[in-house]
Amino acid sequence: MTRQAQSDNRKAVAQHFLLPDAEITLWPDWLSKTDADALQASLSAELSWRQEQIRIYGKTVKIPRQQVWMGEPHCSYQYSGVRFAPSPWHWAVQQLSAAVSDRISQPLNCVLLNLYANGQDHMGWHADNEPELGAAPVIASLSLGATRRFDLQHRTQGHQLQLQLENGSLLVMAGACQQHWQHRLPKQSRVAAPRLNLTFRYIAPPV
Ligand SMILES: O=C(O)CCC(=O)C(=O)O
Repeated sequence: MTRQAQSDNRKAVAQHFLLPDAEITLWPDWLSKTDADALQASLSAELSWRQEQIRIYGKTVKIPRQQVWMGEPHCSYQYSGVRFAPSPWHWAVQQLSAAVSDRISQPLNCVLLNLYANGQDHMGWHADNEPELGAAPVIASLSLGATRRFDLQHRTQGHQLQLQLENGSLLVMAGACQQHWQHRLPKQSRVAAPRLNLTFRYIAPPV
């Protein structure tokens, strides 16, 4: 079901997962541990993290993590019925966005940052399939801090994939992944350390 192959990337080895209806690539150590640790420390301290409230089945609940939505001014984003305007770029996040964009040869202009205080914080099953992201969005996910499990499941065919997202890893979900697959970051009660994740995306500017 899966095949791993080496790319010619000088910085890291890429793993390519051959799955139906999805193109998934993982660079387990795209950033060095030293750079990843420094970024996690500065972004945790310098960004205005918010624990947003969303409505589920008519109830208002706090999401089980903290978030910042950031990017170009036109990149507003709707999530669980709530529309978020982007914060202006933090210089380090903008640099990362450019570096990731170079790596994957895709434009990126916005990012959702999630801060998970420990293994109790999580994200449930979903797909990044909001209409503003286009028909086949490329989602590039950079992980900093505690290693967490990341699950993918095909919507109709029962295929599943479990990955370990380590400090400094870069995961790219492309092709028809957001249309045919869902993903989640499950609770892991034994994880005590924090994790910060950045999912870079692209929203076309208005014409
Ligand atoms: O934290 C993660 O790895 C998952 C983030 C995610 O699924 C998302 O931002 O849509």
